[in-house]
Amino acid sequence: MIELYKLHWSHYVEKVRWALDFKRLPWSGIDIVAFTKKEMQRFDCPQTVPLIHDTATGVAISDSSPIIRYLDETYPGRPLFPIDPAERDQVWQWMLRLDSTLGLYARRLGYTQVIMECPQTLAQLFMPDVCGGLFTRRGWRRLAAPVLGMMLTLRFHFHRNRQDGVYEALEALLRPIAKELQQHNYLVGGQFTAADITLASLLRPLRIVPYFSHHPELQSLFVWQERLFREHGRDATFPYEDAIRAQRQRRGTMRGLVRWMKSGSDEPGGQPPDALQVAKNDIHPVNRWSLVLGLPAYLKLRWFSGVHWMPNVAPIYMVNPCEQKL
Ligand SMILES: N[C@@H](CCC(=O)N[C@@H](CS)C(=O)NCC(=O)O)C(=O)O
Repeated sequence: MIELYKLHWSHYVEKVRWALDFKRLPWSGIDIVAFTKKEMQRFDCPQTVPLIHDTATGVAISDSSPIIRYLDETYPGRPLFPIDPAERDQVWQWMLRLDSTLGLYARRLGYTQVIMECPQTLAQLFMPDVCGGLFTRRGWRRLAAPVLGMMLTLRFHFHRNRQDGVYEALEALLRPIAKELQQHNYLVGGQFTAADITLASLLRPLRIVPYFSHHPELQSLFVWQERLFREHGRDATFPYEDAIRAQRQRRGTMRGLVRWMKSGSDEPGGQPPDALQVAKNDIHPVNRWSLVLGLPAYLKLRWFSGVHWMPNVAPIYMVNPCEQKL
């Protein structure tokens, strides 16, 4: 039995859940409290989620890509890596590269979108059971939202999205991948691998970021993702997606106009990326004093982010997926 320590809406967790399901391994999920992570403290490995504990071997391991590699090596049935060593290496490099770029940027922009449009959702994600669910009730939700929003903003630097060029870096990363997936069904070697699980899972938060979900050149990527979700029986939506869509329908608007970005510009060239050994992360420590700094950062994000309101329209890949089979 594999114990999976998780935050259920995390895209890194979904990556591991998908691998476990694909390999048909028995597993049980343990929801952790994000602020203390006390459930996982007994394990001597970096305290990020996902973390798995294999009760058959005693191994505890965190970091989604090493977890999947461990599962594939320990339980070789229904492999997620090709046999060919060069292709195996390609899959591994895709995973580490996507973990270190797409995963981090999509998390930043997904939470940014939630904070800009419906911050009350944060209480439902992070505090469903605190004080018997008090903070998920109407008025209390509104109180909890700015505090959670400030903590998250400082932890992941959402207020620096523009300075850090997050939209630009992500667009430059995804455009060539979208083109590639118009020609091929999978990222490596014509077969479904852990690289595809990584891409499709880590793209999840971008489904609520209109700059990307509505980007004309990225529709094929979301069509590809939807196809994999259907074929592999993955959840069509996550709770934060449902919450933000409902809010947009009520308001008739969404925040999708990124003032300084011009989509459709030339693709930047660039050197091939260096081979990676481990995935990078961007979690910054937060203490109670840094919360003082959190207020201006949070206010900047909510009201002066440079991302403006626009009419709420569905992305093309949802309205007419067939048009995207170019
Ligand atoms: N590279 C890691 C990233 C994991 C990660 O950053 N997980 C986040 C949740 S999405 C986490 O542990 N957050 C806890 C925290 O911020 O303390 C992986 O692939 O598993």
